[in-house]
Amino acid sequence: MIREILVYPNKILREKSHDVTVFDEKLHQLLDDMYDTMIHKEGIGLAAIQIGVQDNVLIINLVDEEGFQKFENLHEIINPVILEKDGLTTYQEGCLSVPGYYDDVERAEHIKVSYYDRHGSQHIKEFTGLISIAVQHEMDHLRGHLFIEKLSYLKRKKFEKDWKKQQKAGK
Ligand code: Y12
Ligand code: CO
Repeated sequence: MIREILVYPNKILREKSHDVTVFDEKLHQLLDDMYDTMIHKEGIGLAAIQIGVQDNVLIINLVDEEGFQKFENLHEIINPVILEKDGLTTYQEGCLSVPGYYDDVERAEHIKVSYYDRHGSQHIKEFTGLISIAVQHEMDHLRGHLFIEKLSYLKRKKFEKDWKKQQKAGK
């Protein structure tokens, strides 16, 4: 089922999410709904809080070298914890909760993450490149943070001005 995506400045997006303790059909339905919603909105990553669910759950489905977003490349990541990080990389990020705005964000290039899958099995995996950036972006959502909080003071001011103008025009 496609769910509504919460958009900035909705206050729910600032809430901290909680660890999943029960790996049941309700969790599977949440993951399936997140996938349907992300694909419908042409996204490549989504955190549960973006559809108003305060669980430490995120999904990522990057596009492959041929430009296809294959289901077999879907990552379902529950209760993630970053164990190690190194290097720095910059990427122009976008977010389904801040539609139409993209900007450069600096993050760790390489991360080692502990997480659980939908069946409750634990995994420890290393991520590099775009998937590493996506995991860090989505993990920020789980802590109630958006990528626009990482912008410089001046860029953030300009964003707020443009965003308000855009919202007024949309009304
Ligand atoms: C690298 C950096 C950030 C991420 C997080 C996941 N981000 C997204 O999935 C963003 C999707 C997005 C989609 C949009 O819609 C279309 O392109 C049709 C969009 O544009 C508008 O809504 C106007 C903005 C963001 C992963 C990897
Ligand atoms: Co986002």
